[in-house]
Amino acid sequence: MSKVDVLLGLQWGDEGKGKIVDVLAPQYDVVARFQGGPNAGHTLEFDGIKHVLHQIPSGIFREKTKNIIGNGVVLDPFVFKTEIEKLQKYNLNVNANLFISKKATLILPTHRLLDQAYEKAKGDDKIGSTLKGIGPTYQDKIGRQGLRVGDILSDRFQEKFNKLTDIHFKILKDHDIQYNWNELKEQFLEAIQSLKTFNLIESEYFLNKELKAGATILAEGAQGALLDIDFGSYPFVTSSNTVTAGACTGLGIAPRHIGEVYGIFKAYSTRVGSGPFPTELMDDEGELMRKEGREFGSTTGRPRRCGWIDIPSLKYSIMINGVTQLLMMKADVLSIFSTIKACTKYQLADGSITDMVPYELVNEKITPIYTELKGWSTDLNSNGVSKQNLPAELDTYIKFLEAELQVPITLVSTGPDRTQTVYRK
Ligand code: 2SA
Ligand code: MG
Repeated sequence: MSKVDVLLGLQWGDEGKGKIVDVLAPQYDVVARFQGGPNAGHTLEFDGIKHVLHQIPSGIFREKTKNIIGNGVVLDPFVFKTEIEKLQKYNLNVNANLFISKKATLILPTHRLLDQAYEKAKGDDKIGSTLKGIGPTYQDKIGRQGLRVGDILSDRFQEKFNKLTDIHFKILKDHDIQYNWNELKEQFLEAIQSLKTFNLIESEYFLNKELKAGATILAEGAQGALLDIDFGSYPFVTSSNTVTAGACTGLGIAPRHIGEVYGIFKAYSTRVGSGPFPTELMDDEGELMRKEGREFGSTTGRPRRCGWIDIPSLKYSIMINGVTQLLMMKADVLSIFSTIKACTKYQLADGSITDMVPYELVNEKITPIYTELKGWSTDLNSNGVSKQNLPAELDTYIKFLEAELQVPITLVSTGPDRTQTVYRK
């Protein structure tokens, strides 16, 4: 029996998961998404073209890879239809290579409206959600009134849809949200017809059968571990379990079948939306990082908050996820800095110093304690860098992180393209 390897982001999302799944995909027979939905934006770049995937697993560009949208995902049929249409010009065999769990929960247009309404009502305390309807859809799932992909095959679907949207309208009535229901409803019902033409399956049986047959499976996480509903900086989190355990519940895979856990992190940190971010740079350095790293949301286009690497939070992520290998992204972005800073500890409001993530993170001002390292000041994009000729200062930075984090960094990404990848194994 083979194993399910898990790949996930260890920070607040946008670590570069799309690129890595794409680089790793040839080793896997199956790539499966287990949580999140259209709030994700996984960017892949090859042959000079940039692709952004939201709900479709990143293995879709590989001819022989089967792609699964698991039960833990919240699926927006309208966004899905748009994504499929965008892929059409590449002549991929999408219908044959994509499988969707009947148990995935459907995002209705009213969920998107509710997301807007709740964010607006929160005022200054808003989460900074992507407004894709993620929170309200997971609320309905946990509240046991959600609609699932499998429901679209039932004669009673329209009735169930009306019942749930009626509940939503009652809530929306108290909020000042503008919308054209006829248009939204038509879009949705059209998208449902298109969804019916795909392979709708019981993905837990599918995946376990594949495992038994010796297939290799990669579970592709979305968002990041620090946005996990339980372990992230609640309430400034997403509504799903983004950690390794989420792959078990979001796919129907038993814990003993989990193999490698690839933890992806950026050589620095970014965050979109509200919430604590101890190493955030509010100055020119932060601005420079954003510009150099092209740090703008791939789903919403929002500028990302930027800052130095945060080792206490990475240690926390590694612990919760059982990370076996680290993959460091965007090392090239730091080439512009002559000094690199790494936060190794936090100083709390009472003056105490810790390398743990405190419960008070959300309410207290935390002062990062930095170690400074010499920058490599080498353009990594244009030089053909490999394991053998990594700039000495970059090598020192990598080894410093390995010593702090106690997990090997097996891959370093030096640019967005598939080819700009240094393997250290
Ligand atoms: P939501 O929409 O309810 O999941 O938002 C809750 C919080 O989770 C954050 N979040 C994300 N953070 C980074 N990247 C995400 N995906 C897109 C991308 C984001 C974009 O890959 O670029 O385009 O803006 C993502 N999705 C959710 C969100 O900012 C809230 O803090
Ligand atoms: Mg992203």
